[in-house]
Parts: sequence; structure tokens; C-alpha cells
Amino acid sequence: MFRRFLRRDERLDEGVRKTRSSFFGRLAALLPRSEITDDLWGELEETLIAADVGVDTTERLLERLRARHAAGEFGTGKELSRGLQEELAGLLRPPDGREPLLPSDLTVVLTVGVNGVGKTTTVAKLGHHWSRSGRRVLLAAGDTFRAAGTEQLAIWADRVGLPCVAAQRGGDPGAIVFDAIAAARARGFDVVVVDTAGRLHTKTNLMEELRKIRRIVDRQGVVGRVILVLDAATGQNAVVQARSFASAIGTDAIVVTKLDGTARGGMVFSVVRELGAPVCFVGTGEKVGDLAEFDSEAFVAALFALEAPDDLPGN
Ligand SMILES: Nc1nc2c(ncn2[C@@H]2O[C@H](COP(=O)(O)OP(=O)(O)OP(=O)(O)O)[C@@H](O)[C@H]2O)c(=O)[nH]1
Ligand SMILES: [Mg+2]
Repeated sequence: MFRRFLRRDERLDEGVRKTRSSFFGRLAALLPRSEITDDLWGELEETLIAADVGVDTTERLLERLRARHAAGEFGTGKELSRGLQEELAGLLRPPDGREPLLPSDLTVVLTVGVNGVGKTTTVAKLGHHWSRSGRRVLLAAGDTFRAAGTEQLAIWADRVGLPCVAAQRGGDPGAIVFDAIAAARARGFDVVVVDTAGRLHTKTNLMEELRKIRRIVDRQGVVGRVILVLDAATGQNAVVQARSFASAIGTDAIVVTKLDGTARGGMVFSVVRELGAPVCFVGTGEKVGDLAEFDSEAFVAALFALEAPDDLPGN
């Protein structure tokens, strides 16, 4: 029942294949045919922690499930499995009344994150996605630090047919953002997606540079949004990164990349719980179309999907 009304997204289903086959698929197979015993609670706890859901998040989930069980809600393992899926989806569901990520006013989206997580690729994917949904998108190459950082985005821009504002290597990323906003106003764009240089969350001077870029955006009187890009394969370390970026410049939404290459997709639950910011998209491959819009129910359903029994361990 829970699953029947969901919009299935093949990219999402395929993107979480490794996470499903390593951990959640095991629960999906085990819970419905088990009695609710102490051993089962123990196994549930171990599997969630092994799946990178995080110790704190797992404890909180189990508390809620045990309370529901004590209240007589779960008579069978199947009902417990349903309850677990509801609780997991509930963790990911953004609170009501949030402002939209992209309002109709000119919006500048800064993509930030540590080195190599997939920012530049994500900028191209987002630009492509939003332009296909009717927005007028301008890309801005704010990674002036890495050799070929700008060229990499320019190549993507060319491939997806979007204009791109860039400067010489070594230029000031704040100045590029300033120029991009002026260009967007003059030429009628309504979304500017800014790539930034990768930076370690522990480097305070580099985090300060992000704050400077943010101030420039805010002073222009445009809507500013920060998207934090996290590599799913970093598991619980992503939580530490998320905390640092959020305290430096805030985070409006999260993109989780490389979900396709890892069994550590459970990190999504602890990152969202830690930041209180929603995941807006997930990256499911290296190509421009490998981006899935995030839907909490569909994500959990994909993790528990048993339509692909081949990818269950032991089968
Ligand atoms: N499998 C997979 N690979 C991805 C995904 N997103 C990005 N990549 C790959 O990750 C690598 C790094 O991507 P970039 O976009 O250059 O990462 P970045 O964060 O801009 O890197 P820096 O600018 O050096 O910090 C590339 O090989 C991408 O193709 C994804 O969702 N899935
Ligand atoms: Mg980059």
C-alpha cells in the first residue's frame, strides 16, 4: 500500500542499488518474516549502524519504533518493517512551510563542498535540469583556484548549451559572482548557478572566503541559496563536513553525489537530521542526466524495494 502510490524513479532505484543490496534489502527481506524479539531489535540496530545511518540517528529511530511497538502498533515483523520505513521517510521529509529553493526572483545558487565531491559536475547537472524545466540559467565558474577549474565548467556549459561567466585563473571568485549577477540582470536570466573551489572544511581562511562570496550575493539584493554537495561514499564523515559548512555560510539544501558507487547511502539520514536541511537532488552517475530529484518516500521505497531479488545478499 505504502509503495503503490509512489512515483518510481529508475535512476533513484538504480542509484541506491549498492546500499539496498548491502543493508536495507536485508532488512526488507528479514523483517516481514520475523517475530519481533530482542534479537530482531539487536539485528535492526546493527544493520542500521552498519548502513551508515549513524549511531545517534539509529538510537532515535529505535526509540520511536520501540515506543510504537510498546503501544501495540506492531504485531508482526511486517508491521515493524512498515513502521521503520515510515520513520525513515519522516526523518527526510522537509518541514512544511519551507521557502522554495528557487523562487521566481533572480536566485544565485552557490554550490559548496570539499574537494572532489562532484560540485562542478553537479553545477552542470542542476543547470541542465533547471533550464529544461523552463528557467533561464547562467553558470558562473567561481573555482579560480584549481588549474583547469574554469575550463572544466566551460566544457560542461558548452555540452549542455548554457552560457557561463568565467575569469582568468587566479581571479577573485567574489568578483565573478558580482559579474554574473550583473550579467543575469542585464540579459534576463533568473538562476545563476555558481561553482566554487573545493575546500577542506577545516581550513578557516577558505571558509572565510565563502562567507565573503555570500556577503556579495546578499548585498546585491538577490535571493541567495547555498547547496552543500556531499559525496555519499564519505559516510559519516559527511556529517562532520556538513556541520562546518553550515556554520560557516548556512545550508539551504543538500545534493548527495555518487550514490551509485557506494553502499553508504544510509548517510543521507544522519546528514539531514544533523543539518535540518533537505536533500534536493542525488547524483546517480557521471553523465549530465544522472541526477534524480529527491523524494523522501521514493528514496526509502527504493531502499526497501524487493522487486530486484537478485541484488539481495545470499540469493
Ligand atoms: N559515479 C558518480 N560520479 C560522479 C558523480 N558526481 C560527480 N562524479 C565524478 O566525481 C569526479 C569529481 O567531480 P567534480 O565535479 O570535478 O568534483 P568537484 O567537487 O568539482 O572537484 P573539485 O573542484 O576538485 O573540488 C568526476 O570524475 C565526476 O565524474 C555521481 O553522482 N556519480
Ligand atoms: Mg570542481
